Amino acid sequence: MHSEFLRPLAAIVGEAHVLTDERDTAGHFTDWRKQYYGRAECVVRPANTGEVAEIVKLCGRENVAIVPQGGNTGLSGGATPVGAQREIVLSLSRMNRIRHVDPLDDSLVAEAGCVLANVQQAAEAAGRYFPVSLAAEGSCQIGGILSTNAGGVNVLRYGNTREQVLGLEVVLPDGSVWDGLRSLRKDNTGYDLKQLFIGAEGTLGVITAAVLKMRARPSASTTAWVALETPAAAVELLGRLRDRVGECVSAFELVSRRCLEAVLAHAHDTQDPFAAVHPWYVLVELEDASTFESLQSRLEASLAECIEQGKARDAAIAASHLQAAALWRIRESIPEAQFANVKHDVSVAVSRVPLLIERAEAALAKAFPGVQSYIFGHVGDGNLHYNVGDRGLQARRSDVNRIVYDVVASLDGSISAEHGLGQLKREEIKRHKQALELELMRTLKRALDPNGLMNPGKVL
Ligand code: FAD
Ligand code: 2HG
Ligand code: ZN
Repeated sequence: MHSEFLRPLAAIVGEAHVLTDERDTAGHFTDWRKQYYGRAECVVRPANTGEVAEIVKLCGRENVAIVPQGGNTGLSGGATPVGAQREIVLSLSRMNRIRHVDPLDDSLVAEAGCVLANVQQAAEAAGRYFPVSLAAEGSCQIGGILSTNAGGVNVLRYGNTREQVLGLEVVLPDGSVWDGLRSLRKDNTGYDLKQLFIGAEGTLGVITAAVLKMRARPSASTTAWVALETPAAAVELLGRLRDRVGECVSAFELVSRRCLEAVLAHAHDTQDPFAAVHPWYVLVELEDASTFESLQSRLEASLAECIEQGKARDAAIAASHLQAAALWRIRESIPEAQFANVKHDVSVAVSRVPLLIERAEAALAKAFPGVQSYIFGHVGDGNLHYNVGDRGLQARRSDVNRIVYDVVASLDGSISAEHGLGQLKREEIKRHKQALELELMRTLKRALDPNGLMNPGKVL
């Protein structure tokens, strides 16, 4: 290690964990979609909270900024260095221990670098369930999902990642360690500090561990692929299902025909669940503590009723786990199948989803005749991934964004439902948040990170 900065860094974590060779760092200096490329002095890989604290103190003394990085699956460029000042990437991957599983408290303590799928498995091994689920779950990490407050496909029933957290351990920008690893279900002792760091995208500190809630493991689940005429039919179907089966609707995902076609062309192990072509689909999943047969017959009856009344065009209910997995494979392949287009991760009130699609499609067609949209997402949460065009449209990205975001604003929606602001929406957010809200955010940032060394160039 030859620089005056890298040598003390290596003294903290060991030389092997300060990466400077381009072959080791390249993957850390760009994002999953390869939309952002940055440079940093190194990638440093601490093994524990004490090492993170020492690194943060050293960076403070040397005026070097820190970019926390988890699984690097984020879709807003939040984990990529911007390179405007001296920076390091702080990879949490080695901090991947489940410290404790407590079936009586119904909670577990996971370090920030635990891969989400491993946390799901740890809960399962204890006979319990950790409900956050998304297509990147084999790579994204607890620190990343907390820092983006990730959504995913089970928000409808269990809430966002924020709702799964009881306590946090955080290294603050001055290097002090906040031990908030409590598993209290009730604690009204002033400000709920953990909420500051959840969704902060690494701009207020480094999350090093979390106490996560576990849930009862559903004994039965059933999955169906339903063909629909319109997005309005999807919203109506959700209401009907809730009337008939109550709170057990755990996923309700919209997929447009164009998304399905992109998947069929991209993922060779997928096939269209229906022989006929339909304009829209939803993937529905129900879970509860009954039996597969009971759940399936309730879903069957509700869907049959909808088809009879002309509210749905067709439905295929998975007869086995394998068939359910094949339906999920279609849904989870969408992000990769339409890799190159202009993305929007937006939300409106659920009832306004049809209006959002109608208005945005009309405005886009006017500005870009013939343009194609790839619309899918968590319609049960009012959250659409409204992705437009192909690689050729990238050069007009800001015009496309403006059209979609103006429609979202006209419907009182949000321009970032689940992926965060990162670098991608840092400028755009200024048009959408109240001046007072932005100033409150800046006040918090200044109070916690007066030297601006935590993930600069992101969020604010
Ligand atoms: P990273 O990408 O490494 O980082 C994300 C942000 O968190 C960055 O700002 C980073 O600086 C910060 N950060 C990371 N770790 C820490 C830490 N320990 N302390 C402080 N800050 C930290 N997102 C959804 O919400 N719902 C989905 O359904 C969904 N599906 C996806 C499907 C695919 C195929 C892909 C590629 C992505 C998907 N995402 C989804 C986006 C992404 O997976 C999530 O944002 C995830 O939460 C990011 O986790 P990560 O560990 O990869 O974080
Ligand atoms: C999903 O729901 C993710 O699959 C990714 O949030 C969304 O690729 C996208 O636009
Ligand atoms: Zn999503």
